[in-house]
Amino acid sequence: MRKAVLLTSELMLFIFFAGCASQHFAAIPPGLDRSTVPQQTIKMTAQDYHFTPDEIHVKQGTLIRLEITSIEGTHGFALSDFGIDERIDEGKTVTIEFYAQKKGKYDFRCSHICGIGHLGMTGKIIVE
Ligand SMILES: [Cu+2]
Repeated sequence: MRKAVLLTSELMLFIFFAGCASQHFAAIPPGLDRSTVPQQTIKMTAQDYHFTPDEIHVKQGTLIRLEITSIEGTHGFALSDFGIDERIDEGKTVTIEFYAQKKGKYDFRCSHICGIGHLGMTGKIIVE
């Protein structure tokens, strides 16, 4: 009985720390005043099987607008830390906005199974 209690508390600790490993932000924090924050538009393309560019450096405190065009195939764009996941049909452009609130590296990846190279279709946004 006592052992079971111990195991449970260890499990709770594990869940707690595992939860800390990834961060979650609102893509646009409620109350953000768009008229006062610097903004930046970045164009990106998606194709089989990569994003161009696949590494983006932005300044903390900037409202980023990503315009992503799929020039080959249908892909997805997931930036999980910001709760973003959009499908990009071939030939279409989607616009994604997020506020670069905190310094760090944020991984993005294709979220639409697009073919043999799908799992390698990743990139990162570096907020500095
Ligand atoms: Cu894919």
